[in-house]
Amino acid sequence: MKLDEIKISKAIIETYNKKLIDALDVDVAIVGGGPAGMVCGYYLARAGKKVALFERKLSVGGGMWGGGIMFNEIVVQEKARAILDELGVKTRLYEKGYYMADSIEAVSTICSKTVKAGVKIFNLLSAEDVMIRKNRICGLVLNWTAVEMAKLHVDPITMAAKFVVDATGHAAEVAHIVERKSGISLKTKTGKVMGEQSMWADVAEETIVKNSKEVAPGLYTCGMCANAVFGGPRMGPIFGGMLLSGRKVAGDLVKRL
Ligand code: 48F
Repeated sequence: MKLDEIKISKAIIETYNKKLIDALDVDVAIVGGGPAGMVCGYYLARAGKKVALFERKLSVGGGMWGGGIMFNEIVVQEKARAILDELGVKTRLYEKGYYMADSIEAVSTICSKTVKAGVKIFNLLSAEDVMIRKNRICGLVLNWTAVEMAKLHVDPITMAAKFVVDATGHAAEVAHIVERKSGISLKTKTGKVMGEQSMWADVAEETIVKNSKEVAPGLYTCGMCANAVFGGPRMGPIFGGMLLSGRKVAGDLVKRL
């Protein structure tokens, strides 16, 4: 059988269109495909929820690929190791309480499990705004990253979600948009994004899970974003908190959906 380039093009366009149209109305829209966003999506999909995840970059994985200073190894603590075990990521004991994982294995395996659980991941799409009705976040405004990068004057599209998860890492982009544009007071001490504090792994790993919660009606913080929004410290290349945060947000949302 001869291969037909036009058929290949048509196959891609039609199939992607269907996938994107189906993602225009979901239970949960996750912004950011770092470890926290992917793990959150994984547990939601496992619970039968319809989830779309939008990632700005070509590849998911966020800050996990590079381990610490580009040494592609990550550390996880005892509490979080069960999540890597469940996902099938190998861990090695370094010293009591400190486990190592290869960051390439970790990202690729988490991504694979997330997709196979049913999360539809859309790379190269950025959330540039939210949709708000009756003082509640109920969707996202999306545009191609290429449009954003080239600063082209092209209007976005909109999708609806029962809940939105801000898993954009240090930048806390969705929370910043809500603070700037909505007039909604965030559920932080100041009503605004408080900003992250300097490195303190021990405290950060505890607070990140506590801070992974609803920050405005319909909007949850997840992963590093949670500490950036609620004013907790950063933690560097220990990733247990990201995994635990993703699982916690998914659990909370499953109860509400
Ligand atoms: O930064 P990132 O990995 O966030 P995370 O899952 O994990 C944090 C750690 O990597 C590390 C750390 C651990 O100790 O502190 O930083 O909380 O992943 C965030 C992802 O969100 C994407 C971004 O490209 C990255 O892959 N992102 C950010 N803003 C947007 C976005 C946006 N507006 N639309 C779509 N994707």
